[in-house]
Amino acid sequence: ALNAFIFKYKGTYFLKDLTSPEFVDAIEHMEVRENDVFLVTYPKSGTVWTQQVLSLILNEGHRNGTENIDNLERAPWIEYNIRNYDYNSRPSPRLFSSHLPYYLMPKDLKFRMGKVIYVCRNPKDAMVSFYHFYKVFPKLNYSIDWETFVDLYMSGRVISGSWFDHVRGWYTHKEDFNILFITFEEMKKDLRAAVLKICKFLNVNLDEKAIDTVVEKATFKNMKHDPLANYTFFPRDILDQSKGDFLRKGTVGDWKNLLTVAQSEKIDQMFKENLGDLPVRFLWD
Ligand code: PPS
Repeated sequence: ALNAFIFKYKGTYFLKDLTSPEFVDAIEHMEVRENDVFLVTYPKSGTVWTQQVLSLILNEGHRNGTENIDNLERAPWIEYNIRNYDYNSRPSPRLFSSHLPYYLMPKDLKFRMGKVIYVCRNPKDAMVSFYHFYKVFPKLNYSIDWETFVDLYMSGRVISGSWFDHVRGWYTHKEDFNILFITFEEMKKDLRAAVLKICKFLNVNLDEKAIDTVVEKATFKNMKHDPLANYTFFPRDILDQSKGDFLRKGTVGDWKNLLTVAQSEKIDQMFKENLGDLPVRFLWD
């Protein structure tokens, strides 16, 4: 019954009510502009945080005007067009979000048009955050228990499929894209350095003061109270925040409170098997 809310298509899983196979197929032909920015993540890896960072950077810390619109409008999901935006009529530079695997992205991107920022988070922390998300997402299931979720997550039967496939896919196809990899953990460790890294990648020159503004407006504490950034603007049928906040803890290592030793070791083993041959290292150890 759990997976009555999601459907499998082309090797991954989508939310039933919010998209369709036809819609996903059409993305392939989406026209990409040279200055488009695509923020891509596996779910619960820092998407909304990076939406905030990117929209602040592209708008000089808001001086250029996005202070009145919420994160979803600033960086809509390409595969979940929740508000039926006409993407083609959006002014440049366009910012989009996506949880898609590399092979379902607009084909233009493969010719290195547009830029991709891929944010990655420790699979254990993403797992814990995802579990809490299932509880506030009425379209999924309120009452899922941890054991059931662990089972679904480890076998990749959750929205966007397996963390390991997602990360491996993007990493091993990075030559096809104009892409910057960044981690939740490095943003957490030094947000200012992460902002500078993103600015450099986007060829955006901000003065010190604008950088300060971006960093300040993107801290967990400020976002938590920013009604345009904290996702409280979602209607209750999409996010029921009487069951918990979307901006929940925003920490590194919360997995230690929930995963058993056996579950943690299983993820370590899966990491080794799926990504062990790649020079990918994260900050979480
Ligand atoms: S989603 O549903 O896929 O778009 O979720 P996503 O935004 O990728 O991930 C949600 C987690 O990111 C945390 N978050 C932050 N952490 C630190 N600082 C800031 N500013 C911030 N904004 C969002 C959010 O709290 C979720 O993590 P958890 O661990 O559940 O708190």
